[in-house]
Amino acid sequence: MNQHDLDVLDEIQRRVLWLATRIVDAANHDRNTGDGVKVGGHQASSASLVTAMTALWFAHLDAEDRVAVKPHASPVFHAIQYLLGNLDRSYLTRLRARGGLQSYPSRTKDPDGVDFSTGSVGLGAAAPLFAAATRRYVDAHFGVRPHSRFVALIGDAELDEGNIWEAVADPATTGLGNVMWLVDFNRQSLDRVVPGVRINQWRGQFEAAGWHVVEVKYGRRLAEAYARPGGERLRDWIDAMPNEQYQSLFGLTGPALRKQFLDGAPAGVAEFVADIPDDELGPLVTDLGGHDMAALLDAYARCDAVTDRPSVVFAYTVKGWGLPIAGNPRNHSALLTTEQVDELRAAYGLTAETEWDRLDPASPAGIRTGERREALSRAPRERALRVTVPESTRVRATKPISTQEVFGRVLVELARDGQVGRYLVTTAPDVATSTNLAGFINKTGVFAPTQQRSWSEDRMLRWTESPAGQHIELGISEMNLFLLLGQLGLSWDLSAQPLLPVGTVYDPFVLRGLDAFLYGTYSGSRFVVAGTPSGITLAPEGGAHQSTITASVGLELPGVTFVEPAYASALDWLLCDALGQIAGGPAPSATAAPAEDGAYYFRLSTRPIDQAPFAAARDRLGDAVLRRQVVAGAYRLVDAHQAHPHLADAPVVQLAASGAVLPEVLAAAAELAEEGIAAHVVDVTSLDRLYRAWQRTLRQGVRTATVPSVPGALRSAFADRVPVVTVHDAASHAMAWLGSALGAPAVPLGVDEFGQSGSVPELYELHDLLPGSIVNAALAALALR
Ligand SMILES: Cc1ncc(C[n+]2csc(CCOP(=O)(O)OP(=O)(O)O)c2C)c(N)n1
Ligand SMILES: [Mg+2]
Repeated sequence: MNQHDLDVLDEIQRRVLWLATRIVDAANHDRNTGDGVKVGGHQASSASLVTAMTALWFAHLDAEDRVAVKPHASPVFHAIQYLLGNLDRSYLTRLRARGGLQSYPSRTKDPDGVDFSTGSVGLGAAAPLFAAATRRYVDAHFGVRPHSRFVALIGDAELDEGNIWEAVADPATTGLGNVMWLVDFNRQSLDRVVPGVRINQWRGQFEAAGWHVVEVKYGRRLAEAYARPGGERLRDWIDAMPNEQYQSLFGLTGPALRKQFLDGAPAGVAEFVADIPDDELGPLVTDLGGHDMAALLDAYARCDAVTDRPSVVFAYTVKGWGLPIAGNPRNHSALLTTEQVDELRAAYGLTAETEWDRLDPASPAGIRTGERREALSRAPRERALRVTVPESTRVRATKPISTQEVFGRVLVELARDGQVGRYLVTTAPDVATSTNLAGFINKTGVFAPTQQRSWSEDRMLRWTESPAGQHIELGISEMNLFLLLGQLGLSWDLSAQPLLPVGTVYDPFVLRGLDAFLYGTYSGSRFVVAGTPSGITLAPEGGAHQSTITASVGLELPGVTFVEPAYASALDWLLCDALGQIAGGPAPSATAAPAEDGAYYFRLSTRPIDQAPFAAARDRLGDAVLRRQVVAGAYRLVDAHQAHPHLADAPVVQLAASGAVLPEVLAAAAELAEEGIAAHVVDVTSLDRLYRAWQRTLRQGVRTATVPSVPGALRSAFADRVPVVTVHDAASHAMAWLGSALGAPAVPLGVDEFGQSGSVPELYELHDLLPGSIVNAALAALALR
């Protein structure tokens, strides 16, 4: 790159810095929000990455490359997209406004082509690594896609997040030569100057994981000074100086800066800088490589040259670079005053009339921008798979069977399906066999970039690793599980190949990966995850392995449909339906109806349960009606009046339950019948879909000031205004709302304490889930009428 090109890039980055700064300023100072709450935004964090991002978009990236931008640099991203012509000017004054630019880059809500959402630090950083792992899988199975580089721009404090290191360490992410992380090494986090010089530790950690590490420490001015006789003294002192002292220099000028800089300096440094004038000393000693365009481009090229492992660039930067708040330890949320913005505008030769202009298309910077716009444009991707997932695989279960086992069997059947099979990809954090993926793995093999020799023969589990394998095994990191699932579910966009991703995890440890789960669904990803086994039916395993609040989590997570079937065929229908939705569902967007457009969470169990009651309901309702109701969220497993015609005039109660507790509920209903009480049993297959249906009608009523109706999904399974007992191997709260929805008293039973070891009956007794307690609860519900 010649000096002319560097000058052009410098002009562009100056405009990027101006726009990014002004976008935040406008959000805070030009707009009256009327709520008294500070709008906020991050001018200093943005400025820190201006050079690195200008270098990327205006001199390095190709159309197929994908980038995660650290959350607080979103104004820089939008400024760049605006200059490239991908963002309407009207958005620039609408950062953090409703319908405007999101505070942090959002795939689903921002209008200008965000590749990876970011926000919860660490997750967006790791996402491109899993996107690259996904690409490796796609290339191996569906033919090599045009080359992409997966880039993450990361704040240095993000490296404190454990999920970063879980991602870096996992064998599933090794060897990905198309990954580059750029650490915005400004040595500041939110509240503080990062203590000590941590780079050596981090470098060691990356290198131990097999990464290629590049440091871009000094700018050209400093490099030239080091090259002068005695310059090594200056270099040694700058390298050795505590971060805190170094950062304090940014707020100083003149003799005060010199004094502070030399405080503690070894002999010779003062002499070396003696003939450097006061007004040049500051810019010299703060001249860092992360703001040297040529040094950055050289670093990017060095990363490209290393193709057998991921690369990380530590770019030494200045938080607030080019702004009056540069390097100030409290600059994270600091905003320039209106006067400071006015000065900056004038310094850039802009006026109130021209401040939002794009670069003059006839100028060298404008011409370059036009070229880059062309070079970076990419055709939109097809999200749907265009295969027909069957309504059911017809798994038959005559003997008692658990949902976990059925789940494994359905996957094996689908793997055999001529259309669907090849798109299935499973993953698990070291729990594949204990969550019943063994059948699938035996059928499809385990994925490895190259064929691996198998050293042992196990007829129960054939663990053959090859590029054809369709199971990706991870180490025990639930964060990695959900990060990978999130990226597998976005491969239609990021790797031009839709997939049908299925993950399994022990249900209690869904919580361990929860933020990454949320990250995936916030990003619009679509996948199936099975939390299994769940609840206290995992009795012998004790409290640390029993999940109780996960049902609520599944119910409440936006972008997730939570299902908890009890019977084999119900699970079969629900799983086929979920994969069918993923294969063909519409794209998420800000304007799309909040239809079921997201991930599916199956909460399963290892408790074998008798399938006869389901067969009876099937005979009574017929396949078509039953399937429709199962998919809608609930069906009447036992109709008390049909089962016991003599109870036609008896008091009526209804018992609603999900999952593994249904045998106890059925026994309670039988006992109640003996006592002359008609007890319907409703199997709630998706509490989530029921709740959503209820909420839809309620909200409709609220918005139109009309009487809400009872939604069809509830009406077809439940009796209106009949007392209800809810029974759940989960916290009782998750189902407690059913009483309100039905206009009836409710007694919710569930597990509201930490678990402990025992047998299923022992623990059910402890939590009032045995038939006797359910009977008493029914009597209580009747008494509450
Ligand atoms: C998981 C999570 N915890 C906390 C925060 C709040 N937070 C936002 S930025 C930040 C520190 C950022 O420091 P760094 O990554 O170095 O970014 P920069 O210095 O470039 O602003 C924190 C703690 C967050 N966004 N996500
Ligand atoms: Mg930082």
